[in-house]
Amino acid sequence: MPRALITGITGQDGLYLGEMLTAKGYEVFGLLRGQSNPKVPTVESLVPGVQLLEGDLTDLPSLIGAVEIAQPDEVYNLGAISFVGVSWRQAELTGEITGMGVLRMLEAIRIATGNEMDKVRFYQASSSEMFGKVREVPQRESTPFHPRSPYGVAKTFGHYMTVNYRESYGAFAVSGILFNHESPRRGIEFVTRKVTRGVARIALGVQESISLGNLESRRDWGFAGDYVDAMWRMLQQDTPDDYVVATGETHSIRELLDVAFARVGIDDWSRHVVQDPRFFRPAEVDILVGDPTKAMDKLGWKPTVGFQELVEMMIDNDLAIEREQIDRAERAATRLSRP
Ligand code: NDP
Ligand code: GDR
Repeated sequence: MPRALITGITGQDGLYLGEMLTAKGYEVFGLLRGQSNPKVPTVESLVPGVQLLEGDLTDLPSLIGAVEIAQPDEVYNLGAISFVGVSWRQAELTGEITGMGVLRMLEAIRIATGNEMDKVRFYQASSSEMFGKVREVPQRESTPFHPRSPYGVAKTFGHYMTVNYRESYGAFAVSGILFNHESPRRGIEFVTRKVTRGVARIALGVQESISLGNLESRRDWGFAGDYVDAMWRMLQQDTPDDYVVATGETHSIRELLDVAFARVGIDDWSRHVVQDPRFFRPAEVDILVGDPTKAMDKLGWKPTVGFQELVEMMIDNDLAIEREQIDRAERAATRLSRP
């Protein structure tokens, strides 16, 4: 039974990956931070049999301990401050977790394996945010980096540290340069989920409008379930390498709004969207679109969910959640109104 250790198991990707590895017969270990993490029931229900180990990417001894207990064949380092917007306001913390956290995880493996790093295969969650102010369109593995946020800078540090451990210690360490991927499990701070949740609430009469920042930026959005499969495939290769994972299509926030509102029968969304300076970024990444040819050719990977299907899946999920909340509130009101 192969053994995997996942940092960031409580996040969107961690949940999909844990689910997928469990279905493949892996023994799954997850790093859990905090003394009372509210996401434990979610992880335990989606990843049955998961073994949660206390630890934090800012705390090297806890990472060494986790590797010693899990004895993993594969480590997936997904833990990070992953919200680009917050990374300007908490730049130092982002550097510590999203950047230095990668070095600590690599060191934990080196120390726990007594320098035999090739015993453990390591996946680093690199990001298309490293391309930032893009030097070419589409972006591929050879495209130079020009990160535009403290998050992007921290990811670039983690990326090169992963390459360096591969070259210095012979580690089987790979970086997946993943473009945006979304799902019904996406955090509500990210633009796709903010829009799908907002649209669902507008359709049900709970909310009037959504406040957003820049509507012109373009992203290459795929489905998270497809992207964790690419992560796993990278670790099953004969040699470690880095791969771009993307759909090859790009859409603006406006197009996201078109598809999302159309799903609930609203064609003109202008009166439901307010632009708020608070949601603009000090430096924007205007366009991202990846070239996934290498991942397709070498990993046999391809995306299975298109942009419209993805947005509609998220809207339908948010409609169901919001309806359930309305029903619950109505049931509670009925109970209270009884004599
Ligand atoms: P999420 O924000 O959903 O999850 C982030 C995870 O990191 C959570 O489990 C969180 O734990 C954990 N974490 C935060 N701080 C620490 C810490 N100090 N120590 C240990 N764990 C910590 O991100 P995603 O699942 O969307 O992304 C997974 C990874 O992939 C991230 O590294 C992200 O930067 C990267 N990435 C994501 C892309 C995307 O489009 N989703 C694209 C490219 C890269 P807790 O629940 O306790 O807060
Ligand atoms: P991103 O995702 O920064 O690409 O990082 P996000 O959804 O936050 O932003 C995408 C684009 O939407 C614009 N935008 C807004 N964004 C948010 N969050 N909220 C708003 O109100 C809003 N209005 C407009 C942003 O300016 C931006 O252009 C995600 C994260 O998952 C990273 O961890 C990951 O590395 C990258 O994707 C690839």
